[in-house]
Amino acid sequence: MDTSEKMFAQACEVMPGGVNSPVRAYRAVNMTPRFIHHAKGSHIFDVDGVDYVDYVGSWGPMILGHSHPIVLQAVEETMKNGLSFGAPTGRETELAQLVISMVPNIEMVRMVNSGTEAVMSAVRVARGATGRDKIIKFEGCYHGHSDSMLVKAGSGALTGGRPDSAGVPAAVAGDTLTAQYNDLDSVERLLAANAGQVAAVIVEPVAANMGVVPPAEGFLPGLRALCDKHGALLIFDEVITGFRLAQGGAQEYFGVRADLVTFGKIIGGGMPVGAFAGSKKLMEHVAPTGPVYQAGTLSGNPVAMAAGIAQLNLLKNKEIYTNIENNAAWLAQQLRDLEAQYQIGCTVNQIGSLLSVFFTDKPVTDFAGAKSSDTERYAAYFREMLKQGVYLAPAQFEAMFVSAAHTIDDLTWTVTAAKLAMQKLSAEK
Ligand code: KE4
Repeated sequence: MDTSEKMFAQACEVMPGGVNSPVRAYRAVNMTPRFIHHAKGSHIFDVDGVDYVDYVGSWGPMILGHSHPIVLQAVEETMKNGLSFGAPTGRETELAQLVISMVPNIEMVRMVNSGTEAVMSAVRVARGATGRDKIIKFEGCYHGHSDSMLVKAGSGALTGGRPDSAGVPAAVAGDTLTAQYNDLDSVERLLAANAGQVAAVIVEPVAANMGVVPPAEGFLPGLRALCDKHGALLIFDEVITGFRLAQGGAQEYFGVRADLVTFGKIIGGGMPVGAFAGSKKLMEHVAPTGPVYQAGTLSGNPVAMAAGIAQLNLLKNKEIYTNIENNAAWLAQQLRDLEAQYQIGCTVNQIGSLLSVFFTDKPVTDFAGAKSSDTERYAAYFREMLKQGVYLAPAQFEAMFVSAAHTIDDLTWTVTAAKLAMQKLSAEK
């Protein structure tokens, strides 16, 4: 047994599945998860000292790479004054002001501790502000694990075969309607059939929890128009796309305005931070200014704020976005060229610094396309890439994240590893 196997056996004794988040358990790739010792830049090192080029990046937060010295210094400096007070601090205001200055179309922000909390709270604001109960989401999109969102969910829920989780009361799930991503007619039908009852449509502006599926031309503007027509709010869940696609996230990248926006991952610089944001008019519905209750002991934690402030200040350098998008596009094209050479039946989607390799020979432009992937072949590809020192998401329905720390050596090594993996898969066909 290697050290990860020994540690996993111990972990499984005391935590469900040995993990604190299901997708980390590597069940979809049928192997023992690597226990991590440390990470620096674009590299992550397991407890046996094995070095990997990391494309998970803690599932998105590490857009500048791991252990960025400026982010670490901000944490070290701040924690000397104490870890948590449960009282207002200047850093919360500073991060809120930073988010408002970087993201279009928002005037107020509430900090929480995760993307789940951000989405759960934004949905409650939408319901409170409109007096309506129903929410439309998209099959295969994942918005965290609050009850209303665990209906036909993506990411780990989809990977684990439970898109509709046990424990969610039918009465709650009944208020969540599901449409098809990139299919405006499916949204219009639900809005018409539930006239006056839909509080909001919530969407990942780029679906990244069914694997990466960009919005079709006109899809996001179409959602905006449908929400305006039917008096529903439009919620952009930017937990992944926020500060990732562009400094201003998907609203900037696509030029479409949402009524409420949720954040996570990058906003915390690797520390537990989520946020929801919108106009003053909408956000003043939130307690204590309004009737929509929302609270959190560690919300706005000063040490977490410091990490987020440091990371977002570094992301003011817009060249970062050009570079990571160019690198992701180059990598995607190299992988497509390998597919053309080895014909193993995979499709590569890429937008911004996000990409996915789907094990299907069809184009993947919607959830049905993503679901047509051969998850066993993805698992075989994952295991080969890991052997070659490339650390990918241990599940087909996730994204690869290219960071500002990925070097051309990292990228060329990744292509070499993919070539070896595809040669092996081709030979086994
Ligand atoms: P968290 O509660 O995990 O911070 O955020 C939930 C969430 C909300 N919205 C979107 C678009 C998300 O992608 C997520 C979480 N993403 C997954 C990865 N696909 C987190 C990884 C995990 O579940 O362990």
